[in-house]
Parts: sequence; C-alpha cells; structure tokens
Amino acid sequence: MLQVIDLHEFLKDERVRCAVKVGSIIRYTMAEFLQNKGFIEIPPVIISPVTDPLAHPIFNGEISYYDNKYYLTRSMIFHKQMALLAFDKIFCFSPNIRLELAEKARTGRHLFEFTQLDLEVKGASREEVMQLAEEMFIEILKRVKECCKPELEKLGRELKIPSRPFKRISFEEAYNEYGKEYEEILSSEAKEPFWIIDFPKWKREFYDREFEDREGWLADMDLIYPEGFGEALSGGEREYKYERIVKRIQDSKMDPKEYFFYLEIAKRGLPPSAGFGIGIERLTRYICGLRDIKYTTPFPKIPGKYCI
Ligand code: ASN
Repeated sequence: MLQVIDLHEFLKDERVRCAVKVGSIIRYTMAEFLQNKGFIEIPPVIISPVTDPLAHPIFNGEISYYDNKYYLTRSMIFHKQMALLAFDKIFCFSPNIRLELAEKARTGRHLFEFTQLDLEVKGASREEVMQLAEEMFIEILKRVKECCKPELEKLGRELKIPSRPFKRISFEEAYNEYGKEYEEILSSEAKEPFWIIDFPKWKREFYDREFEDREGWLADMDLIYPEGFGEALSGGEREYKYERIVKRIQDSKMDPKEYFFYLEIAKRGLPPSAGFGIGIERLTRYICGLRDIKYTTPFPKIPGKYCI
C-alpha cells in the first residue's frame, strides 16, 4: 500500500516548519509553567494491561508479549491517578495511540498517534484545575506571540489573548439549545475559548466523578476552542473509591476483570484528584490557525491511512 504523504515535499512545506516550531515552544512553555508550580514530570507509559476505555468507537491497539496482553496507551488516566501515590502534582507528555475510524480524517483534528499533556493534582477540585488550565493557556499564547512572530506572520495568524475567567455553559444547556451538534455550533460562533461543564454519565468514561447529590451527572469539563477549532481539553474530578469505581465500570456495561491491576491498587487506596489532558497537536493547530492537523507534526498519522 502506498504512503499517502510525499514526505520529501511535506517536510519542506512552510506550514509544517512553522507549526512544528510553534509546537516546540508550546511544550517548552508547558513544562516550564508546571515545573514552576511544583509539578513533577513523569515518563510516559506506552503499553499497559489497562488503558482508557474511551467513550467513542475505535479499533483496539493490542500486543502480546509472552502470554500477556498489553494495550497501546489511549490515555494515561489510570497511571496518573496511581502516580499520585508518590507525588502531589504530576504531568506527562504522553503519546496516545487511538486507532480512529477512517472517517475521522475528514474532521481535520484527528490523528491516530498524538501527544497529550496529561496532568493530575492530588486533592484538587475541578475548579482548581480549570483555573490552572486558563492560566497555562494564556501563558502559552503570550510565549508563542513573543517567540514565534515570523512563524505566525507566515501563517497569517493573529492571536488575541482571551480574557479570564473563560465563559462556561453546562452540557445540559448546550445540548437543549443546539442538539447533537452543540460543540461544533458553539465553537464556530465563539470568539474566545469557553468551557462545557457537567457532562452526563452516558457521554463519558467511568473515571470522571459522579456528583453525590446529582445522580447521572459528572464533575468534569471540556475546554473548547473558538473559530470552529473544537475540543481542546478534557478532564474532571475522579472516582477514587474502590466500590464506586467498580460500580461505575458495571454501569458502563464493562467487565471489572479488564481493570484488574488498577482495581487492586484502588482497593488499597487511591487519593482523590482532578486533572485534564490537552492535545498538543490540536493546540498547535489552533494557535497556527490551520484547518488540517497533519501540518502540526513531521510524521502525521492520518486516520485510515498507511503512514510512516
Ligand atoms: N486525559 C484525559 C483526562 O485527564 C482523558 C482522556 O484523554 N480521554 O481526563
């Protein structure tokens, strides 16, 4: 099967050169911002017997090693929670493999291999990590404006620094007003990034915390980019009590045995926490104003295609 990209041409494309430079500044700024706030960077986990189930259909990325089955990491959510047994605040530049259906190539914002900055804070509330995300986002925009003037000029991108706090809308409000396409519609209309909060259980994975006094609704959030760039970040407070996690797995019609290793740790005690993950390539795409995410990395993995 043919490679879909002429890599020789692609790597000489001005958009790739500019976007990869911007991505490099983004990573540097994130690491510096978080280190200054006392976060520890942990190394990524690439394969594990447990990974994020995700709430949308994808192919399974699996490998066997001796008699054991491993998944390719879809997100480090469970490892983030477990790492908090050692540290109070952690982050990771985490490579994620999500074998998306080929039709996702059309969105311009899906790659089947990408990196997210994933972070988690022991004892934090959703509110606290939302504040952190806003602060970090603004810091990144300022730094890119400062360090990547020629790149932004070449890309014809003018960046405005949004005002804080970012606006919020609940999932319920958004869904009732705009229906299924709520995210696309709201993102296209928006001039500044905004939050969608309080998702229903059926929309999300079992690890986001369900409100004790509002059954079926979760203490979680998405950050959405303006100008139609769509979802930036997902996160929330977490379920951390063994019995509650088991119940949520069962509610999601999954088998707790699949999460054996994680549940064994949870049984001995996991700390309460909140956190989020933000896709680096999507952030780069937004900052650079690119419609196709493929330009944000030298070796894009385009859904459904054979890529080097
Ligand atoms: N990283 C996300 C989180 O912290 C989960 C995900 O990527 N699906 O909630």
